[in-house]
Amino acid sequence: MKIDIITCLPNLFEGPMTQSIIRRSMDKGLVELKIHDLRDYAANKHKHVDDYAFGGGAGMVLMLEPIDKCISNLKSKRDYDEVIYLTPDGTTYNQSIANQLSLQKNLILICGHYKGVDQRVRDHLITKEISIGDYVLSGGELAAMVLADSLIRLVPGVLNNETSALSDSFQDNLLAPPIYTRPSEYKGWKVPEVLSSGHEANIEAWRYEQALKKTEKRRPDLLK
Ligand code: 6GU
Repeated sequence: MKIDIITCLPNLFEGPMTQSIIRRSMDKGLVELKIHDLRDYAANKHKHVDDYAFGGGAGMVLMLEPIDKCISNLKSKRDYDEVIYLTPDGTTYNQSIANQLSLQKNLILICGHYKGVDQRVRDHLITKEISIGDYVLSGGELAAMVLADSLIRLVPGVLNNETSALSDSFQDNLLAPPIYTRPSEYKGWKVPEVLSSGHEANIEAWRYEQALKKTEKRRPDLLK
């Protein structure tokens, strides 16, 4: 999978996107993640990529031209399955969308900033608009990282144990059951006995029951 992220704040991606699972997926050659600085495509000598809104009002707007040039440059090298704009008024992201997107080969993610992007970007250049929840972030960068992380872990071979993404919360519309590790007792707090029984079927049944109970209590909407 190749993910190209277009942003005017490329430095924000340095920490989160260069560690742990994401780092390993890139080292293994399973994922290619590239951050593109919008300023590299600015047409003016001051490298401005934003301007005042037509009609007035507070807040700057990301300009059409640098975004179009950056996307054209990427598209000249390969075909893209989706060009996604991260925006609080997009479709609310969930595991089902993550699963669908994880099957794609090449994705472009565009991070809005300030008041957002010129509407013509949304009308002519993108294929999907995604929000990561009903709250407002200062920019699309954190949302793009959330999206990238959730997709990368679904790419086959990225997780060590291939089954572990399948047992994630939400994958079967159930929240994950409780998990424990050693010691089996601490300050009198005990690990449920069944988990040390070695009886696979009983353990499976216990986990399913726990997952169901938790989901009924916390997220009954998932069971409908
Ligand atoms: Cl994708 N962007 C911004 N700025 N805020 C958000 C969001 C995206 N999703 C939820 N809030």
